[in-house]
Amino acid sequence: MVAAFGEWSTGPVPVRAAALPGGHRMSVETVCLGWHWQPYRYTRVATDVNGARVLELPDWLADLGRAAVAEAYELDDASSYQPDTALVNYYSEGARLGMHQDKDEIINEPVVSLSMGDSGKFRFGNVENRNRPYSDITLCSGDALVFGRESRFAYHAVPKTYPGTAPPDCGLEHGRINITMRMTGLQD
Ligand code: MD3
Ligand code: FE
Repeated sequence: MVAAFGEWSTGPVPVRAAALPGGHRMSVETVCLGWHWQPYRYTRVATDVNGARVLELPDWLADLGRAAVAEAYELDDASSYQPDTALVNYYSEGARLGMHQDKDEIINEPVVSLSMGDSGKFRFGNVENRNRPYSDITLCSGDALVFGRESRFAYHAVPKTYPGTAPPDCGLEHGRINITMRMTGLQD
């Protein structure tokens, strides 16, 4: 997946730090597969980057997503979980993600999160607001998490990463990669 990120990040839509409506720019850099996410909508072409269409979401990645959903929810058959977008985030040293909900998808299907490289501090909040109660969890290289059902619209954040904590054999020397797969519910 680290090697795949290297290829995805060079285009057709290059990895970028998205511009927020207030004029600020995110510190996390993102490249998308399947659908292109921009604050706060999905499009097929990256109208905020270079107008190119994003790459397809590879079957091997969707298969991994289905396997994670099957295991988390103890399903014999997770074939109905068909993610149509993946947001691939890169955190260089000092990058972080503020408290937010993922609600640009119009159906309630799980998000599958995969982490690589440096560990990150993940803040898992509640569905009501961005404040307490929340719990802080360390996400390490190789971790997979599934957020569905009552967790799907919980507020969450990555307040910091821990530089230098990537396992030597993970293929990423600096920074953190997080892949989130989703079902958007959108049609072309
Ligand atoms: C809980 N990414 O891309 S992954 C994001 O590590 C995002 O890069 C973080 O938040 C990252 O939107 C967190 C864990 C995660 C992802 C989606 C969720 C947790 C979630 C959706 C609902 C609830
Ligand atoms: Fe999120």
